[in-house]
Amino acid sequence: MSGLFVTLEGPEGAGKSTNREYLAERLRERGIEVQLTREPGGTPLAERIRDLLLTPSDEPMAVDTELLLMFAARAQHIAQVIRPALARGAVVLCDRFTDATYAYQGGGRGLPEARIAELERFVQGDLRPDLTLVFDLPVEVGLSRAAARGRLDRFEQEGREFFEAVRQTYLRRASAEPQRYHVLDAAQSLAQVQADLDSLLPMLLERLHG
Ligand code: Z5A
Repeated sequence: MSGLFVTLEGPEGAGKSTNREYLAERLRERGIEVQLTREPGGTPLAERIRDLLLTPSDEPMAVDTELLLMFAARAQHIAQVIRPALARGAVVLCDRFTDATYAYQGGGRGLPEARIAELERFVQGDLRPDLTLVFDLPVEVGLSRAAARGRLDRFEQEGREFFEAVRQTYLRRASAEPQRYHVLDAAQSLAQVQADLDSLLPMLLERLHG
């Protein structure tokens, strides 16, 4: 594979979608093909699974069902979008990936990390992100940004403790593997976050061409 697989992670309202567009522009103006995508979702079938996962329902979803649906959507996404784009040499900018499973289903829901790791190996083989940008910010700031958008999805209805565990899982994973992760302070102004992204561009381009 010759492209570069970049994932954007972080708690709610951290600015992943906003900054994904910004980064895509900076790369495209250099003539680089960018594949923008997201999880759960990224293909028509995976987007249908996303609806099941995010829409609140009267029937509680078992935690293992949630985990398996995340990986079912991911298997489809990898086969249809991610691997083909990497094979073309594109930069894949993916809003959330398996780190979100460790953070939400592991940290948030309390599922054992080993179970997630097993599915990761089964579904992804050796596919891992080349670079993961973690947009970090205090839970209250993220929740108030998300709440300003209106109706809450199934995850956004969780409590503060859940999101604190999510945040801490991201930070723990980032500090355990500093060569893959880069943590950005997403509580800063958007202009400052984007200046930080600009300063990461040379490293990103070097990894793509190197
Ligand atoms: N999930 C999971 O549990 N397990 C998994 O394996 C995967 C996912 C892959 C997906 O929902 C849900 O699925 C997610 C985890 C779970 N949980 N939730 N909720 P989603 O994709 O709809 O939600 P999200 O990923 O959290 O996206 P988001 O809430 O839209 O946040 P965002 O993309 O990081 O933020 P944004 O949309 O770019 O910005 C939010 C607002 O803040 C917007 O008005 C911006 O203009 C504003 N903003 C952004 N940056 C700034 C700064 N720096 N200052 C001020 N305002 C800002």
